Amino acid sequence: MNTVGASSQKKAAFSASFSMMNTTTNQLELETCKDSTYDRMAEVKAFDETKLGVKGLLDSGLTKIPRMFHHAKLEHHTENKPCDLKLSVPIIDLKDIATNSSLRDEALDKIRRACKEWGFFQVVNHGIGVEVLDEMICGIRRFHEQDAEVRKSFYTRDFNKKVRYFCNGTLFRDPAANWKDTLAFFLSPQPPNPEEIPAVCRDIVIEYSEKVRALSFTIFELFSEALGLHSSYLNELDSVHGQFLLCHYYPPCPEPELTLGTSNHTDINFMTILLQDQIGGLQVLHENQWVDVDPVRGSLVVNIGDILQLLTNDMFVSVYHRVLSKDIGPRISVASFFANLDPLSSTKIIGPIKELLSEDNPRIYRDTTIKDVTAHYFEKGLDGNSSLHPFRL
Ligand SMILES: O=C(O)CCC(=O)C(=O)O
Repeated sequence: MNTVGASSQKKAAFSASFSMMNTTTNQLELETCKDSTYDRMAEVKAFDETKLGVKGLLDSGLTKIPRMFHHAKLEHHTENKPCDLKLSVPIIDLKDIATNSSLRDEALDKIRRACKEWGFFQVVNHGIGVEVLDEMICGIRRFHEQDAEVRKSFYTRDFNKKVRYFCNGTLFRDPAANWKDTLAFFLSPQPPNPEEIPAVCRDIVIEYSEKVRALSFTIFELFSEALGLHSSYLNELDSVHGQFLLCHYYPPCPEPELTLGTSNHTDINFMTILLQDQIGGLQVLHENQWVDVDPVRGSLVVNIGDILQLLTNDMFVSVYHRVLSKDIGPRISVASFFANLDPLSSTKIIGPIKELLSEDNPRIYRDTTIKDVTAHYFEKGLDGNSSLHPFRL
């Protein structure tokens, strides 16, 4: 693990244009006094043109974070409760649920409650070996820490590419940038050629993504049963069968109190399965307070996305979550998103599942399409608002 300033950071050759735009906190104070002429877009553009992300900034030896990463009105605090009162995301054990019906019923009960009350839970004994999880974290770290010129060659915002390295997907739209870089893989329905996957992580990305896809089938089965539907209900929906991976690298941050690793947001999909290392920082908004999702070795974090909230008519909820920046790191996480968001195949009408509606549970959402929900989500960027608002009746 590195601590900011502790390691002898290599001073990477960095774009001179960016250095000039690199507005520090002190400069910010001066500018504020002068009634600022700060040109955010120019700073963002110069930064993006370096194609080296936040890791590149850190390698350049910076000790103050550029102003484009400053978040307004940051509330980092979580309530300081004594340990025995501390809330924690439910942990659900999947051991033997395929063969033991009482264990399965117990797990279904916990899943139903977790999806309704938290929108988040952690799973253990899910069938993916800890050595696969560890190697996936290592593979992603290898990508982000390899030679800058090789890394740079993957940097793109071209939506036609199935393998993309970038810093903040909605960088040009968001009010503040997040302190992280991302390697993304758009795997299903149309996977990339294996040669497109960076060599340093190719084998493990292929292995992990297949295993996590198999796990998604199991969890969708459990979700269907927990909702009182036929066990294959969700797996029979075409729109579930898309998979993309966001492999995040959160470098240690010299001024963590000024920024975030990931802004407050909900996910636009059916479900996310997240692998995180042991650094921590992920928080979920529960009963109006931020609760840490403490890393549990060998576990995976599961959360409900906006589309499943809409389909279940709020029986399952998609909740806000975020990642705090830290002065230690890097933190590595791999989020596997399940939904087919392909604009060509996402025009089918979706709405609350009829079997779930009743007099006591009248529909909350109008019919729409995944395409429309997705378009709204990306248009608004990571602004902290739910993408479902316009679709509520
Ligand atoms: O890095 C994490 O723990 C969470 C990432 C996340 O929320 C996302 O990719 O949407």
